[in-house]
Amino acid sequence: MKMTGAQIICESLVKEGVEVIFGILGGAVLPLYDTLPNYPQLRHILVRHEQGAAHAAEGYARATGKVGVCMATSGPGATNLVTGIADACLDSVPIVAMTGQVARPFIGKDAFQEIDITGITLPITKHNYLVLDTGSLARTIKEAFYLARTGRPGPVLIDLPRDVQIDQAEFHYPSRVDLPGYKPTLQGHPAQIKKAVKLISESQRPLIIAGRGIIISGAYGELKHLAETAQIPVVTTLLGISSFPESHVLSYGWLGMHGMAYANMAVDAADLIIAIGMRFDDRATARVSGFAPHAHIIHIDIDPAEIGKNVRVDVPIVGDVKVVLEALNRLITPTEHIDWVQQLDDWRKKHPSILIRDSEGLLPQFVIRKIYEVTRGEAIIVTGVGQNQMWAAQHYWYDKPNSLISSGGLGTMGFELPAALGAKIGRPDEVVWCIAGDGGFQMTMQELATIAQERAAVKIAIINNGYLGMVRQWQELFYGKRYVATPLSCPDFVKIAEAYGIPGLTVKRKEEVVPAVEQAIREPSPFLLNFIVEPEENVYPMVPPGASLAEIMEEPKKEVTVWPRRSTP
Ligand SMILES: Cc1ncc(C[n+]2csc(CCOP(=O)(O)OP(=O)(O)O)c2C)c(N)n1
Ligand SMILES: [Mg+2]
Repeated sequence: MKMTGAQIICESLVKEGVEVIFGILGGAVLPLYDTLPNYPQLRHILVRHEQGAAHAAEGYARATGKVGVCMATSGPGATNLVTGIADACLDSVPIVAMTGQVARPFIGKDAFQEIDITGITLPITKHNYLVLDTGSLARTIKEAFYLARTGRPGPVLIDLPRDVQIDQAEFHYPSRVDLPGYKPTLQGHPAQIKKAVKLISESQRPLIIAGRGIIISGAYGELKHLAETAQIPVVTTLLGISSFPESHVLSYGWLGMHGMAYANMAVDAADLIIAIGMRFDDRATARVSGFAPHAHIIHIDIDPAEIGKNVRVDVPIVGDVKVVLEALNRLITPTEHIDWVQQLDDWRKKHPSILIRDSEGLLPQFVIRKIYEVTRGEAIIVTGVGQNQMWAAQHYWYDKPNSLISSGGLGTMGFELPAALGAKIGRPDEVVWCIAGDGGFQMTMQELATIAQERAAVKIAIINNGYLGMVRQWQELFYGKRYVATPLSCPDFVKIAEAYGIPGLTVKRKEEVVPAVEQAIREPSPFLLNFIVEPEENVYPMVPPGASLAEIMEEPKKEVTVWPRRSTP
């Protein structure tokens, strides 16, 4: 049956099971938008800036495991998506971005709102397409979704000239893709798996580093089985947080620049690292030459390009981590590492890393801890970037699978609010908290309008320290306290929220925190809490730039209260 390009696009999206599209229209996507009302299965959410559309698609994708979809017009609409696409690329988030393009006869003429978005996004997409023929739309969309969600997930962009949306063609949705050059390896090589099993059985001080790959492939059970069977302690990367329950007796926090000292010490002392679904990002490894100096390294990852990229690897295993772990678990024999586990427990006692100082004023760590206590760890936490992000990662306790959504690779301020919106749209029954910085919030706070319009009951906690705090921390520690361009004014965030019809409260005192968080949760609407916290609080522990994980700086102030987070030692 003949259909317009716009109809073909909508039919194809329905076939892919798409339920939500985040976007803003314009001339180059008008034909497509004009067709949308005929497809009530496709809920369109009108964001206020295309960056918000891309981050919302990411939040949706990360919370649901489905492909997130965002849409924009040509030119400035398309370029506004770029930050979100780059963010999705670095954090392996499956999104499909659709952009309008000028009509084919105008391409290459610097026409009004013409921009070469496939050129611009070439290095930040898994793949991208400029569709030049209405007849190839269905196949292209099929491929785009397949590429976004399979193998190592990532963003795919489809650029859609206006006249391609208007022309007609026969509609057939292909049942399968034909991409001879793209065959992700899922099964790990059996000989490599055997080598890994041998190394594990010989190791005295093995350590698992679990990354976001565990979450992407849903390998929670397989990871737990491996750790418990061979009694191997687990640390995660920042993005691997919530891949392994943090209350588990074998959990030793997360590693890296602001990870727990004992996690970093474990990496430093281990004789075997089993790195699973992680990519040895420099924030995780610190100085590479000092990374895990005594360890053999087994690296399990679906992307062969990650093997040996940053660190030397003894046993690479390319494959889907769930599939590889299943195979490995069939061969692994029960073992114990009593001394090693004891050693880690001792380090944790000596270097607890995430204690909260007694203070008159309101500490940001205290705010996060109270949000944890009131939500009983059951919320989905979506963070900004900077100090608020690190405190949210340190002081909330992530037992629930896939409960932290944070911009790791790109470190995108402004991610928090639209990503929280996307997460809430995707998981409406979950309590979703957006932990924002006062700086980052001001980058995308226009999405309060979208949140209000969609009645998305996102709970927002602004960690308002009056600074671009993480940069101020670096200036304090490494630039002689010269606070150039980091003090930051802000509007009255509660009034801003109220202007959008969103209730809110400003909180300045410790005793106000719990009632405020409880009230925010009780209200069925979105709610904003503006926490005025100690302005010059720093994030510790910290591995200084250029140092190795072992050279971690701990909190210099001494008076601390022990937070009894753990039931286990
Ligand atoms: C888009 C963007 N611009 C600049 C930076 C550099 N940067 C990293 S953290 C940070 C400060 C963030 O301030 P705020 O949002 O208030 O969070 P805080 O660190 O104070 O918690 C800046 C400017 C960034 N990560 N992203
Ligand atoms: Mg700040």
